[in-house]
Amino acid sequence: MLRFLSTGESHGQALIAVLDGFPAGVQIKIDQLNKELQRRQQGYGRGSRQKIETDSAELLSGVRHGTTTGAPITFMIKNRDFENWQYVMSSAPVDSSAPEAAAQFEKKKIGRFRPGHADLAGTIKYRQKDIRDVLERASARETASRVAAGALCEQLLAHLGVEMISHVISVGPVASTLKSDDLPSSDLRQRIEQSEMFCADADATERMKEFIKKAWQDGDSVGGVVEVIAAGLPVGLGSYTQWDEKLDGQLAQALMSIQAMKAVEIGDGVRSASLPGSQVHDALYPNEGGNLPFKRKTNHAGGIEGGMSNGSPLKVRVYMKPIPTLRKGLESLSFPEFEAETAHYERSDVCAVPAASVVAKAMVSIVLARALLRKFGSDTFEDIKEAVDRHRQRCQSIPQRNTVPATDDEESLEMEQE
Ligand code: EPS
Repeated sequence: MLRFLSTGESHGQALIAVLDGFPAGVQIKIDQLNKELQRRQQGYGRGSRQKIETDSAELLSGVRHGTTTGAPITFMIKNRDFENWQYVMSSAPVDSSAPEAAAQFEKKKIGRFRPGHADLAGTIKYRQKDIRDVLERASARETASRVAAGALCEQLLAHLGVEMISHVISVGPVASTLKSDDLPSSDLRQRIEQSEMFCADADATERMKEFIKKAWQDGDSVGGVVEVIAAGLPVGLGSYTQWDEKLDGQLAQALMSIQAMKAVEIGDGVRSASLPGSQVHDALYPNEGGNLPFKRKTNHAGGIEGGMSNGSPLKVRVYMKPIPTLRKGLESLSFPEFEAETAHYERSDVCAVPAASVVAKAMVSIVLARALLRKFGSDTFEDIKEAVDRHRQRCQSIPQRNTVPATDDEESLEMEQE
């Protein structure tokens, strides 16, 4: 099974991503992976931390001479800013004989909760003495690990004919007027590349920037919506047979786990609750000579029915709340006194929605790669490719499943004896 773990603190030495269960025999394009890491750092509205960092991944294990070996893959993304935080983030006990270091450690202690962040519940849960012990790991800097692992999964998916795109749909009340369906994917991709907001609509991009600038002037922050599309998925990833096998459930979990995400929508999810069934479900039509024996004129379901990929492009939207670190301090409480105080402020982003589009694509790629390996096996790329191709071929005519005779059948016993 494909498993992903991340480790590391925002101002610690490095972020680490471990991807276990990735097949052998996949050639890695590290430049492409690093390009995704750089994209995660971009977008109008990011904080000054991104000027310090130039995120790139070092491969520590699982790849030899550019090809995966089947062993766990480890990436390391160094935090350049660690240089400025060595004493604060040191794993050694505070050295009282080094007063300068001890003073820095004290200075960076956090004693006021930021409403909306992990600060309050995290401090109570782990009985922390310093809110920084929560902030460091809860920070969205962790998403760099997700992007490294996700970019590798995206490369695997691409080898198997799956194309991934993600873009910004809205920031605050400013929404793109372009629908992804209205444009060919190459055009969509080009428009996203050209936009500082990773938004296909150039006019909306400018209005989004204005809105972010205003929020920055007001000491505020903003959220938005991103969309991830995956075209070319084989039919039948995920399963209806058990709750935790459902692909939509897995996607929702993975996407909701991204810092600041508050809702996930598949296809016309939210709108469909207010419409009659006849306007929600995607009617089927014959498709003679096509790759699949059916076609549809609509994709309200967003490519998933019954917890499985259904042959239409996967479309999933994620809703991000405004980042909870605000220059305009909210009413809050001090810690450990729990007395009225203004919330803590520390360098942060005003808007990280473009970055969220990169992170969301990475998480969708991890979930899809895992579902694909679950269905088609996971040791070598060659075997997986063969299995995927065979499945795609069979989908053209859908032969009935063959049944293996029970082993205690007389007939099969006879065969064994021969
Ligand atoms: C981030 C790095 C962080 C924050 C941001 C995400 O760096 P620093 O705390 O040093 O400024 O800019 O994290 C948050 C907004 C948050 O609330 O945790 C990054 O690299 O993405």
